[in-house]
Amino acid sequence: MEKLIITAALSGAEVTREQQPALPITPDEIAAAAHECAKAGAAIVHVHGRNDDGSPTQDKETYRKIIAAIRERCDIIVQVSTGGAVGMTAEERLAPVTLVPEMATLSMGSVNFGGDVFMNHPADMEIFAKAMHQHGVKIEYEVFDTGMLSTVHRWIKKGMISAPLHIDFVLGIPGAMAATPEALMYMTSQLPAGASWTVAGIGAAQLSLGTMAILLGGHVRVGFEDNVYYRKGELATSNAQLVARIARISRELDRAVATPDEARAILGIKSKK
Ligand code: KMH
Ligand code: ZN
Repeated sequence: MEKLIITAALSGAEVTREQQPALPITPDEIAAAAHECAKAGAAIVHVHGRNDDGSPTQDKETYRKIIAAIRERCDIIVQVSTGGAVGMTAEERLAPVTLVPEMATLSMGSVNFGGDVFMNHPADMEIFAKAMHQHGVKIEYEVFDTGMLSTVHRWIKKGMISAPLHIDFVLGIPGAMAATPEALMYMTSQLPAGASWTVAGIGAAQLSLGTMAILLGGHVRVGFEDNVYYRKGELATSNAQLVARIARISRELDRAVATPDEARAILGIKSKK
């Protein structure tokens, strides 16, 4: 089995300091957390911009600072969010891609998102994909439900996208596909040929589905964006604590953990930025 790629999703757009006191917010805090996660075994860091007051932002300058601060510390792959936060315009959300990061996310459809609706108009999704191709940014397709995976297949058929594809199954968002073993097995059974995949289980499923992915040959995303707890009733002390646990489980299961350069090779990312 190829080595395990661990992604650390440090903060997301929705989690607050009230929910998780160790949440990184400023570019410096985000970079320090990314460095700690890299030391604990993460090869990719998924980042969201935040203003100093903690509110989410897709401001290009904020992302520029985040990327520069991470690069000063380590060579982890930086994956910017284009999901941003519910309610942001497509234009706002796309801004960080113009910085030409190594990777960016691309949400593959609209979905109820807790009490909100996370809108992804088909026309906007195509614009996002074209911009990422134009800038040579490796896409991670965010798939929250089965219809979104069908859209990936439709895009392949239309010749809009081609191998090597990398897909993130985000399971357990209230309103989207459940974070169950059956759901993950179904999703993996529908993967496009040759695609690599990772799983982001929401809440307690971060650990259970992450462990499944290790065994199935997939990859794993952990971090405060999806889960703020270490175990039921006990907050995690840092993102790195969650990374270290999944790295430990993987090694115990005899699957080595990928360095950023090994992850670049697995994902087909040609050059380090
Ligand atoms: N914050 C969510 C509405 C992504 O980063 O690509 C969307 C999100 C997806 O977090
Ligand atoms: Zn995100």
